Amino acid sequence: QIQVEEDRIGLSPEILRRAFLDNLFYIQGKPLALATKNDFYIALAYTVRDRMLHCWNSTASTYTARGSRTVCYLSAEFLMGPHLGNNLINLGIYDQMKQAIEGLDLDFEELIAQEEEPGLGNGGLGRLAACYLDSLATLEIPSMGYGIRYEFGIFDQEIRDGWQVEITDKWLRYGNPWELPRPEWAVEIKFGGYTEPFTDDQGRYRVRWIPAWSVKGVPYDTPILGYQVNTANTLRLWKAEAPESFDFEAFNQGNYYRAVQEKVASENLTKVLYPNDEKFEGKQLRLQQQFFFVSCSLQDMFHILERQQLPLEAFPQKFTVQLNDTHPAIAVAELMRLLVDKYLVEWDKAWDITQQTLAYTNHTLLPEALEKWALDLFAGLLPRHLEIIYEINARFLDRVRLKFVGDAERTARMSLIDEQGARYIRMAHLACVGSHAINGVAALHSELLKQTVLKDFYEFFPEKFSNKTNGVTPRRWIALSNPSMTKLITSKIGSGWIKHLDQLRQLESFVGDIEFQRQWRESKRSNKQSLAALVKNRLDITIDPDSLFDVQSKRIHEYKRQHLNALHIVTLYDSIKQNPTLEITPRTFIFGGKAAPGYYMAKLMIKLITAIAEVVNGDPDVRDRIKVVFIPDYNVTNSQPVYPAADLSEQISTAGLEASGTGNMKFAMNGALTIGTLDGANVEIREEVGAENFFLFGLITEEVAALKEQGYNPWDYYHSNDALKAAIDLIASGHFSHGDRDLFKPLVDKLLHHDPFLLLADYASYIECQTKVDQAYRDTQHWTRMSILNAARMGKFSSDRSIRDYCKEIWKVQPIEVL
Ligand code: 26M
Repeated sequence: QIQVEEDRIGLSPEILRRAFLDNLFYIQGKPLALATKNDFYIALAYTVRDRMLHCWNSTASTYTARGSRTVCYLSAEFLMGPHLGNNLINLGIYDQMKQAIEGLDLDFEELIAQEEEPGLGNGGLGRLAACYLDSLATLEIPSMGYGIRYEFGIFDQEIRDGWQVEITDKWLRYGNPWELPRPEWAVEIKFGGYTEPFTDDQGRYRVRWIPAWSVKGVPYDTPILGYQVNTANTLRLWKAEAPESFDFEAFNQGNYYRAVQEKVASENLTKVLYPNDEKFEGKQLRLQQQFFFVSCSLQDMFHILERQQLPLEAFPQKFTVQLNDTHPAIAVAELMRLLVDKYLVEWDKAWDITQQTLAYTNHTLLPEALEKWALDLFAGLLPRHLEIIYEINARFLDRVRLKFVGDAERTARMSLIDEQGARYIRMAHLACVGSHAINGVAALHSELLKQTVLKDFYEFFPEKFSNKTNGVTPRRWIALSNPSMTKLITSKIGSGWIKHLDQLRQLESFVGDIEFQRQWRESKRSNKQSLAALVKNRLDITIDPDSLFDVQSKRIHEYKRQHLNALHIVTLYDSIKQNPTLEITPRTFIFGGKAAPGYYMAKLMIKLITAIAEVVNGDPDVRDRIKVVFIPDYNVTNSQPVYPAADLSEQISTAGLEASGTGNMKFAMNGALTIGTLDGANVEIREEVGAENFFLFGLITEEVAALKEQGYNPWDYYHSNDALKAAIDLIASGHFSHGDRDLFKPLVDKLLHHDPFLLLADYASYIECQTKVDQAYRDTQHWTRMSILNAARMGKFSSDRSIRDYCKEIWKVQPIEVL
């Protein structure tokens, strides 16, 4: 037992302050007078980290001593957001630290704002992984997040002339105090080359892979603290470096330049996060990234198994590995390769281990998002894995033929190889076959999975399928982001809800309490005031905290229908222009979100929103009734003040297309009402909060399918709805583009000629519903009541509940308390 000085564990403001100054001096090498804001931030971060390391070491010792079963969450993305504030909350020392820092006449919030967030994800999928790590640690589940340490995360977004401009995210520029490199645990990852069969000394038939090149994977570990427990789990992210040995050295004898080139090439592997989501692109470097982090992580697991002197057969007892979508699905083939080729386990045994170990979560039904790798590309990079996939496929299809005799079409549909024309490997099929459990992320989505993309697989092994509705962590998304509401709730029901979100139901008994209602409104109002100040500061736009804050923040996508929201704004604008005395509830429309750099239509949607904003906000006839704001660079940091300030949450995707959504949960937990379609988790949110507290509109999934089946014609809607026609015509006329009729033509034409996401079909219903919102907001008491009930009934959507479900039904793992 190591004795640690008080300065590194003490929690009182006085000791925290002394520790902070000590770190400033000994880590940053600065006296108070010379320190920059960044120096202060780093000193503060180290002061917090010291307190976490204590938990981290105890956790490691406890897990080792107990030989615990471990959840390995494999994800190409972890969208962690800033660590400092969250760690202060989870350590329970936010207020003490604030006091310590303010005692030095420093601005605490300003120092917290110094942190460059690790934006190692695109959106929902990456942020879900981050929420799950928080819950795993809070629930004291032995677990490890495995992913990629991208040097450049999701790009920073600037808006210039109304268009998105992408800027490289140099998040490591000023160092990262939260990670510890572990070069001693580096592993080697091989690529390319060819295979050859041989007979080993025991006369066994075997295959040798002679790779063409390799890289080194170096783990960087970040502690992940649970909320007010001693558990600190690990997020282990892999960085690619040049290999120490391999053949280059001989090869490069005397060729210094070539040697340096090789090093640069190796490090390219983990250089940058691909900024696409919901769209597959068959890029070679992306496949390299996927295989790289999967192989690093699996090899790491084998090392742990060895260090604990466990036999290979114990692998599925020691580890349960969750695949976050198909990005890590190559794990099926890599685990088989390691078992069969390296550890000489026979095929059937290896296959048992693989299937028992792996489980797969699907996050999308969109066909364009499903990963399929061109066979040549795959063969060039992973020739041995291709052979293994062929073998898995042959054995699997034999079973399919046995169960469905004579159904050749089914066999072709289920094959791991798509052979209609050019050949591809279907990663979702590989994930299904190699896993013992398959789940969707909301009830509706899980049903649709079974009826559509994975229908054949459901019919083949129905017992593998289940639903695990997403959740979000109330620590970051309420306690940290919304201190005023947190304080109010805690004053009424104590603080137990932060760990047991169901307890929020106790708020229902105060819903009729006039004083509580007033305090609730006061909290929301102050959050709106804070957001208004941020908007004023960053964008120099004045917004009225007494107007209805109507927010749509998420990645920009046609299926999410930000342009439907835009049509509503144009309709309101037009009706005010037609009828200047029109009485409407003053509204501020707030948007935020990034578009994939190569997604032209999404970028044009941003331009449309900013163009509408320019006209609306500049028009004295309307600007006191409606305002439009596009918040640039929507990321975790910038989202945190947004959820608490929202009155209305826009969740308006075409029914059947949003797998779950998680922003929908963050808004409702913070007392926003939802206007939404019956899509993803909206369905379950509405069930929980009550239909009378939810603004529902639009076609349902079955109606969407039926309408498309019978031949959808957007023109019918255009011609039969004057307001719709007026809104579209106004955009097409160049009214929002300085008379330029061409600018938005691609967007308008797509709506009129194809409209694959049925905006026109849902327009009337949406506008009618928005009118109800307008009227409901005028009844302040009633709105407040609905707002309170929304927050009070969101317990189900804590990621703690999701993680408990995974633990019980898929991972079969129990908590281990760290003392
Ligand atoms: C794939 C290949 C190459 C490059 C990038 C990708 C890729 C990256 C992220 C594809 C999809 C990615 O994310 C999809 C995503 O975020 N899906 C969302 O997952 C959430 C968590 O389950 C759900 O709530 C959302 O409904 C779903 O859209």
